[in-house]
Amino acid sequence: MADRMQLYSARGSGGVAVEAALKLIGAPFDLTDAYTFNPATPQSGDKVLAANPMRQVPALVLPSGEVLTESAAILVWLAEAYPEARLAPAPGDPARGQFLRWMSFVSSAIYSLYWVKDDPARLVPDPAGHEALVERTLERIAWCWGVMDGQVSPGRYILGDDLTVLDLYVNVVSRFRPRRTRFYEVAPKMAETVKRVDADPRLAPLWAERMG
Ligand SMILES: N[C@@H](CCC(=O)N[C@@H](CS)C(=O)NCC(=O)O)C(=O)O
Repeated sequence: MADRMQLYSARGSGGVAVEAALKLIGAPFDLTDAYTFNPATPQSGDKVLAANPMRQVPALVLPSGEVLTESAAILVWLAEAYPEARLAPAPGDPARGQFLRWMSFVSSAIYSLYWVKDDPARLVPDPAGHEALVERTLERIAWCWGVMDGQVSPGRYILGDDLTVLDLYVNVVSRFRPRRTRFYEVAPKMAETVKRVDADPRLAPLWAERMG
């Protein structure tokens, strides 16, 4: 049995939110890069199949051998497994409901759409339809960010004055297309919080190295 966690992730992927959480927690882990979303590197992407038949990163293998997939679940699980890091409102905390709501929203309403955006031929065989599909998918993503921004009441961070894994998640996914400039337009309240997380000295080197 391994004594460290193993994380399958990739530069520029949602897995970097998990890398950021592990960094703040200070938990040792081994990193395996698997570039699942780059058709030019199929063998790299295939590496994650050892842990995730969905061929997606992130996937976290615990020292017991148990596998966790799904970015939101991994982030919530890490926050609970390492409560001393204070990366989520605990069960019973008044902010818990909104925490779970928005973790799930980012995963289901936004992140899942990249399966379509990254390879529109998965749903539309005719290349003539790809540009419109990508454009409309990006519009939907921007609209969802706007909906979320209209419903949250940030303090220094999205849920108030404490940084949570939701901030890490939004920080990373908001860098994907349609990218930050658009995100700042549609989500002006969260714009301030993501910039604060960008500048966090504990995380800035990670962002530069893994999301630059
Ligand atoms: N539902 C998954 C989605 C993960 C996902 O889409 N990961 C991307 C990288 S950012 C990926 O591996 N894409 C390859 C694919 O979907 O084929 C999660 O939340 O972890």
